[in-house]
Amino acid sequence: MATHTDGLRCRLVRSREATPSGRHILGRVAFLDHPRPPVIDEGVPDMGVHLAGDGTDLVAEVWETDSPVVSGVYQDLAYAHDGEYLFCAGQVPENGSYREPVRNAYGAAFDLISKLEYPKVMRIWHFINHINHANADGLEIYRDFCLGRAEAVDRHLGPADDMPAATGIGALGGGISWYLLASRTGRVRNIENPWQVPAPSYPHRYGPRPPKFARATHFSPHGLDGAGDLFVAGTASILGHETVHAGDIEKQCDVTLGNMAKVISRENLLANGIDDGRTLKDLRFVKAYVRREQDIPVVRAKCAEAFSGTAEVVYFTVDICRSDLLVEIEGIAPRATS
Ligand code: 3EB
Repeated sequence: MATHTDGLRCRLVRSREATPSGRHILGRVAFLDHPRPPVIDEGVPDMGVHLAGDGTDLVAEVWETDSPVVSGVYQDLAYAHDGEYLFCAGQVPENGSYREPVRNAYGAAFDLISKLEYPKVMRIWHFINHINHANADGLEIYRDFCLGRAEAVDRHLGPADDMPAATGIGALGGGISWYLLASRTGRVRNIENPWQVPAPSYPHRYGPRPPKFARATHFSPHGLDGAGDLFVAGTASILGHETVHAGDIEKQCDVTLGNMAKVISRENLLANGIDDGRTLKDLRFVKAYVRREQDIPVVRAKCAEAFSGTAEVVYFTVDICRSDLLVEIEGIAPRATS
């Protein structure tokens, strides 16, 4: 098998830029003003997520790798893999109840992961249209989604679940668009934030089944035990399990950024047995989700202060999984490479 010391890389592109020679594309997710179901386009899994409104920059997230990829379609999922990394994307069409289709979509992904042998899932994203609306049974769509996901995790991993960092956020159309990254031989360690109740332990009042994700995931390629990539989950103004500062965008930003800093801090990583540590200045590929478009300038100012000037930060106006949350932010702190 080929050795992968460097491997997976992310790029945010404004348009279809050429891939540098020697790199191969594992997957492409475009954030568009309309949904586009996943397909294999010239050998590359390609999906459009409906996140962009008027005036939003159209960007695409491209996952590249060192080795040639094999791509395909499995059930409704478009995927590619290179022997070490797997990318897989799917769209669950609009449905009066997402529980069963989400359970099935997750089931298909778990099957694919085991069939192709990429058991170490490191990051998952979900974009959910009408996330705060009621489904056909009167259950909030985010809670409906969480129900299907939890049942799939029960079935495929067992209730002693260990799920990676994720994002579960609104979209402007397209049912539920989702994608994930997994590895064959790397080491995946899921990390919690001592200031936040682990999402899988949220009390019942937030829905019949809790969200299954970790606050961050540390990924080290095989043989590179110390150095790792840190994937920070979608993070919001939640302390314990409660939303704090309802209605106050500035304070919600501060709590959100504080939560992100805490989860990636050296202190927290050491507490998780990981000899590593980062600050907000190490984050790249930041996505800031803002419920009200008029709050974007405030979020932009807070992010400009918190993150490095070289970090890519993109802003989307979408709903957030709890109706009292105004902002959610995610990012990646890649490992230092020489
Ligand atoms: C939270 O902390 C905010 O359901 O996959 C953040 C990241 C949130 C992921 C998910 C939800 C999810 O509960 C919401």
